[in-house]
Amino acid sequence: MGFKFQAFDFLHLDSSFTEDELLVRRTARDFVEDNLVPIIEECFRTERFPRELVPVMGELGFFGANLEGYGCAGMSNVEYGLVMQELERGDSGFRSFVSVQSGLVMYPIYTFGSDEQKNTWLPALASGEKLGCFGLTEPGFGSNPGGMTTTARKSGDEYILNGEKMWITSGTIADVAIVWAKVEDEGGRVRGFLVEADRPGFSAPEVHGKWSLRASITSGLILQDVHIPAANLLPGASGLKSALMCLNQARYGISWGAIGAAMDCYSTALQYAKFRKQFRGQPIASHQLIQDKLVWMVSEISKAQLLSLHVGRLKDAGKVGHQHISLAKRNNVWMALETARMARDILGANGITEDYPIMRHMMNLESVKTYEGTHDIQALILGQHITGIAAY
Ligand code: TGC
Ligand code: FAD
Repeated sequence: MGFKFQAFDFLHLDSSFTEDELLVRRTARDFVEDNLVPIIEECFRTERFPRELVPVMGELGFFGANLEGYGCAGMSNVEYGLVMQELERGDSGFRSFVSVQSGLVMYPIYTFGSDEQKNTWLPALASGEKLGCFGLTEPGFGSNPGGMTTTARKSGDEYILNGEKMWITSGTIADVAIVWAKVEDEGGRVRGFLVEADRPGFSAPEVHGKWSLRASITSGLILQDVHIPAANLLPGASGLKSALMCLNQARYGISWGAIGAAMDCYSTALQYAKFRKQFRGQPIASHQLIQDKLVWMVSEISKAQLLSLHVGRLKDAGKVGHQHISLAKRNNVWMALETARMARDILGANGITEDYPIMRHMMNLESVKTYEGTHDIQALILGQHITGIAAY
């Protein structure tokens, strides 16, 4: 069962993309169609991350795609966004893995790391030979990471880390974790550390039983007297702001990714509506209420595309503010979740089965709405920007 994905371009936006951008999108779309679509339902059902696809993505330059050098593809931010769109058309959990590896692990090493850290980690992360995770959230501090209780204490030429992180994508399979901790000797200033997964005292128990992002690994990180060399401190990262800068990378990618999930839901709903007949042998697509839902989807997906493309062009021009990225993440994930719900409705009972990708996208998008700053936290970020008053 199911339908083959049918791309659509209602506003003729393809004429706004360069040939390189269209080529990158084609490559990512083919990768997803050939490699991910055939296995994703099985992966989701069995809670399996398809790790066998990691080297292929490394070859295609998907990791740290918008970074220069160190084996990275040096794509523009728009090209990177198009990769995210296509990956999430396959599955949000799969896109999550790439977001974390790229925006939350490679970006901080690239931006805040020493030359030695960059040379050691970036080429191996770019090829997928090494995997990473990003530990900011704690059991007691999600939306408010500044309250974190994980600590780092300087002792000679080492730091000793203690604390717990929670909800960490790829934690169990990561070779290295970017851990954010308060440094006791610096009055509790937040700093970033590279923690290799084989350090004694470090463990990453996997979270099971999620009804969302089941093809993605989510873990806790436990740090009990973990000794790391002082050289594992990211020298350029100082204060919570550094961690929040990383979130901008991932939130930007999510704004594109959500469009991909929505496009898949719309494509499925449109084909189903033309095929499924109810009342006088008419396709349900002939009913006004169904058409209204399809029109809503096309309108909102098209607006979301314009938004992400514009924010991407601003980012490429070095003119983007984190408030622009918050607006795109918030709007596009909301749009995708609404699209998934309407598409599920159009498929009736069939919409709840794994024969179609819609329910999986819908369940995934519930996490996407929450992580990287919830829908409401993005509203408060925007509210602060507009009014100058923080309402957290
Ligand atoms: P606040 O005092 O407002 O900010 C501290 C400093 O940081 C600046 N800042 C930012 N800078 C760059 N980018 C941003 N997005 C920034 N947001 C704030 C701010 O201007 C300030 O600078 P300065 O120079 O004055 O020191 O900090 P706060 O503690 O009051 O918190 C603000 C708040 C709520 C917006 C922030 O904490 C927040 O964004 N909370 C949401 C937490 C979150 O998004 N967590 C994500 C964890 S990672 C994840 O979910 C991965 S999911 C996997 C995947 O991506 O697929
Ligand atoms: P809370 O902060 O407890 O929020 C609960 C509710 O209260 C939300 O609706 C929120 O909007 C609302 N709320 C909170 N504060 C306010 C306020 N001031 N005003 C109004 N409403 C408020 N984190 C990482 O560090 N690394 C990862 O790799 C990572 N991966 C994740 C993967 C998955 C599958 C999930 C689900 C989460 C992941 N996270 C990760 C954590 C994620 O970033 C947090 O879940 C998110 O920031 C929200 O925190 P919380 O779940 O503790 O919710």
